[in-house]
Amino acid sequence: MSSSVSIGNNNGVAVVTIDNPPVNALSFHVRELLMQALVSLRDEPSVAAIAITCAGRTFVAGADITEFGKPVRQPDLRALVAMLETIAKPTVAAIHGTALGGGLELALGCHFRVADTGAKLGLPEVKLGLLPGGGGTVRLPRLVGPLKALSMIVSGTPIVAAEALADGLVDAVFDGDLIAQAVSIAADMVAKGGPFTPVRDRNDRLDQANLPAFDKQAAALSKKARGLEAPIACAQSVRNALTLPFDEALAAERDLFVKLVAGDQSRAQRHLFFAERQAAKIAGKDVVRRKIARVGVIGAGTMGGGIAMAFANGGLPVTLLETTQEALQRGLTTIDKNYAVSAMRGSLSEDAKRQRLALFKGSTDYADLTDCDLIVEAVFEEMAVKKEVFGRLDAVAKPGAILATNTSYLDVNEIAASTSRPQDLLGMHFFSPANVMKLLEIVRADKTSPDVLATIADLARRIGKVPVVVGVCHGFVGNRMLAARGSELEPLLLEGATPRQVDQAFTDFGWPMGPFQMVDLAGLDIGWRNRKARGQTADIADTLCEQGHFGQKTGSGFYRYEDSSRTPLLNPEVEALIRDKAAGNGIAPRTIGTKEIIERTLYPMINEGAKILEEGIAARASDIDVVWVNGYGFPVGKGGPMFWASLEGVDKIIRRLDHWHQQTGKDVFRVAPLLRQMAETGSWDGAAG
Ligand code: T1G
Repeated sequence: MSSSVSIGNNNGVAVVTIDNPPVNALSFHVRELLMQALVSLRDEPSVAAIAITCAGRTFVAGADITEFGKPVRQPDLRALVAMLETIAKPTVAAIHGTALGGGLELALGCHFRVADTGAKLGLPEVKLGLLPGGGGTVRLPRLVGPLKALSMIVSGTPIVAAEALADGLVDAVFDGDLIAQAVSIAADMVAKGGPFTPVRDRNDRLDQANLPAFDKQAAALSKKARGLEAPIACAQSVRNALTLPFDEALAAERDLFVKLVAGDQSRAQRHLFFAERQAAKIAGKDVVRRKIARVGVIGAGTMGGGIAMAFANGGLPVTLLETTQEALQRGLTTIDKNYAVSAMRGSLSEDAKRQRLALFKGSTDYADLTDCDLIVEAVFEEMAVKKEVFGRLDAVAKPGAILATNTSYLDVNEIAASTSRPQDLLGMHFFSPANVMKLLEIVRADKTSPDVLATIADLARRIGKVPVVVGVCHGFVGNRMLAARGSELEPLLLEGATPRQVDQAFTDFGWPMGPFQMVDLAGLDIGWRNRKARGQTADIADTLCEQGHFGQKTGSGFYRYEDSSRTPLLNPEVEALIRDKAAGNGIAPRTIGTKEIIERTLYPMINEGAKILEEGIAARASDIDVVWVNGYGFPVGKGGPMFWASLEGVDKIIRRLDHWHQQTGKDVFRVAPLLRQMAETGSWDGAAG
């Protein structure tokens, strides 16, 4: 037997070990060898029972995602599981690490499942735009019941071993030598004698199924699908398990899977799966990372408090520094409240809340930062203020400490130059709320040393962030493209679109929220301050700000908000203001369709992405996709702006940009050479930088 699948024998119990690093994915060669092993063991008289386990850090973490989109090579997972269920001898899956997707489906083909206490089990296929295609939608409900199966499969969220035991997904949970215990259980079953019922023949959990309750929960979950097909297909497939005979439900699952795996949405989500991992590869293993045991955060406002929580959530002690005791206390109180809300919602245990709060130390004295290995500033977005802070940090931070600025726009090279240690300085651009949003733009300044970049990229993943390294320019990657996406918003209003129409076009596209609702939420005053600092104007938004309409915080912006509700209501004053401005500019309003709204906002954004690649501000187009999906809510089913450009058609994008550039002469429409090259070659590679 090859090293990928080996067989041991323990007093008549065969132990089959899969060894396919790094996550024991069920690649073709593993499936082929596993099938051979199981067939031979099924027919081997000296073998009384079979245990399936994995070497390395985890049980099978799924089918091999790199095989999707290629011809299926038999045996496929379904054939493996079907064969498993023909084995009359007791079969046991010994699960450690993460049994996910096809890995859990393989385990469902066994009579029994035992798990290590630290194991997690789940069917996350929906996050790849798929559904469990190895029988998971038909077998899981038979063990945990329809409603639990529906929730697990539509959310894709794994459960811990203890919950799996309580739900009936596993038969025992152990600490210590899992294989020995799996062998012992198998031997006990042999002694007890069969027959052993395969999962496919267990119907008691289905017989009690309450179809109306199921449909109610499925409808509620499907409402959150926001145009994604996979969650709907997942719910449908689990429902089939309740209403169809097993084999028919299994065949229907296969049909749904085949349709999804060939679809653009799954291709987009699989692209993002690998893109996130590619983006995090900052440097080889040979680059020695610095040790980060304690983090200092300067500024306890919205961003500083959120950043401090992000580190505490990753288990890191945090020293939070403010200028006054009163500001510090305000920040710590907000943090305490945030954790209390999570605990009340049940997303954080009381114990975990206490542990996290114990990680915080407050101070108003820079000297208290001397034991920090990383210090992040989140102070006012003014260069002079940042330079003053880093000047003081330079004096107190210990040698080798990493200094990071959370600036959203400012020149990190200029900040670095204000210290004696530019090699230890970089940008860590968190997105608000920093304790929630996944994206972390790591801004590589000219003198940032490679080990500092690699240390912070690893730290980002350790605290559950998705890191993307970006270069220094105004707005780095995300905010620079956001400006491009916003460049036509006011012209669209002046030409006849309404804020609600634009926002509706965005939510129909799959964005969580439209740009006008978003700016009302964030506050129009922020953009106003930025524009004034750069000598820019936005006729409509500036007028609203001059009238004191900053959005939700003042009860009106592009929309009206009554009694501090967050529900955006039409604002006749804004409609009138737009009409007046249009008339003042001699613009006769016309009907503007959704298609034009999306094209005139997203095409300039893609074009800006191409310019960013040409300048080497982003290393690869997929990094830009990772930024936009994790930092701004670009719909995952469209894979990010640069992936979506290929779906939309780069030729078409160029034609429209050329047309608008001819009409207006605006630079935002000047087609980047790399975009033309992409149209010819189909590849974003070959960018300068
Ligand atoms: N297939 C191929 N490669 C995979 C893989 C997979 N399923 N999972 C991980 N990798 C690669 C990954 O790209 C990276 O490669 C390396 O392994 C380490 O991964 C029929 C249809 C298991 C929780 O969705 O969630 O089964 O960058 O950096 O942070 O019903 O990997 O080193 O070259 O993520 O420790 C369902 C996906 C598949 C699980 C470990 N399963 N994987 O996290 O390591 S579809 C999944 C994960 C399926 C069946 C269906 C995570 C992890 P490289 P990593 P990690």
